[in-house]
Amino acid sequence: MNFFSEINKIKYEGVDSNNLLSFKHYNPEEIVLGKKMKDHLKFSMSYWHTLTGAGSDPFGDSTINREWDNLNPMDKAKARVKAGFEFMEKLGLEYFCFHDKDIAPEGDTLQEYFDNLDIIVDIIQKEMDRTGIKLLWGTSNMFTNKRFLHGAGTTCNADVFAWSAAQIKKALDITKKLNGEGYVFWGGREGYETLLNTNMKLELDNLACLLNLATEYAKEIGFNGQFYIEPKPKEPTKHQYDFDVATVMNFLRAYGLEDKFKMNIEANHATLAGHTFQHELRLARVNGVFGSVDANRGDLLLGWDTDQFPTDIYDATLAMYEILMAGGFTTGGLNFDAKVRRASTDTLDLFYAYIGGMDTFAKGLKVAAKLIEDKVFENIIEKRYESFKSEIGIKISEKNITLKELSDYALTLKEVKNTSGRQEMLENILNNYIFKTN
Ligand code: XLS
Ligand code: NI
Ligand code: NI
Repeated sequence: MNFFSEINKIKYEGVDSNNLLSFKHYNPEEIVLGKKMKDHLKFSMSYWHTLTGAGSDPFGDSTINREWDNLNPMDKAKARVKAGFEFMEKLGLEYFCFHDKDIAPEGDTLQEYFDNLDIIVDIIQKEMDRTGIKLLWGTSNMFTNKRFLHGAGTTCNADVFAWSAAQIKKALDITKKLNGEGYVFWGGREGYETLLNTNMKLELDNLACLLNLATEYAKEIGFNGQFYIEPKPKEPTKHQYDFDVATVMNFLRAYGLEDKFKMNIEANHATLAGHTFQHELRLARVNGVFGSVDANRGDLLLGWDTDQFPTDIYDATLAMYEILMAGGFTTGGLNFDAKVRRASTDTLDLFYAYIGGMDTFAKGLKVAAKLIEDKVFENIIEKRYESFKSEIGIKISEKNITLKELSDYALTLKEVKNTSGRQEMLENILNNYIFKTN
């Protein structure tokens, strides 16, 4: 059965094509910096936004009715697998990501949920074998069901903690079975609404305990995928414990978990935290914890996690610059954690959305690769810090100096000279690379 029979496989046609159902920049086999574009970008479909999302928001019901939505829960779950793989094949997406809850109905008991998951996982596995499409990462949804109203790892209810552990165990089993390259923890309700009823220390201890148990279990079953934490500052809770990259790194270090996790960085979460996407990527890069990306964008005027498809070339260029400078993706990839607007009700809109996101990042990749090849910023940055190659600078860098020696040195200076930071020139250069890259 086909769900998108009116759409042919989306092909690369270049910037002069007027065909809106074609790629203008994403040319999967094209070599950039010695590697195929598709292997640089590792585009991934988010199961939730693409196959289960139906357009509801805090003010309104669902608006989108997909062909599979009128079936009973298990048939619907099966149809979604078929639709998802047909969709990925047509777009040339080679990866996908899912939460346990996205793929199978929860049923009445935990056991029934697990049984449902097993049935669907078998179907997914067959589709993966048929198409060669791979699992970028798996995760467990521990935030939608009302059971998690006080949190999962940070709940005040030990039974809910145990339930969360059970879901994680199952999700790890599934991710291993499907050969997932990673496993994500996004702390949906791991945060607080008010400190008036919150034992913050206990909640953080318990969260660390759960993460530790998960990594131990992974070892036990031989799951070698990469664990990620996905920072987000707020929403749904007023304060999420995994606020941003810096906060998560501190948490991991405090609990001795720093070697076990990398970051899954989401563009919209970065801006919610008051950072740029590039800032979060840079911080992860310089600390050696860059892992994977949830590609999307927010709306600065709305101010919540709008999860829109990325269309901003400037942002995508800077993101790809950081990703390439971090050595590129290994286990990670670019997962479109993005959804169509609730008024975009047709399946056709899904295709436009992905094509736009893929082209934006493909163009970003090409521009970033040229910037790196020409060492545009590296040369300028190196020059900017060249005083640290002077005698005094080397002593500082090598921590081979005392405060008194620095003071003595400063006293010999008659005048301190600074040079221009050249920000406007650099911004023009960046724009010039965007203008001329095709
Ligand atoms: C929500 C998160 C979520 C994670 C996976 O804001 O982005 O979708 O990526 O649980
Ligand atoms: Ni995300
Ligand atoms: Ni998000």
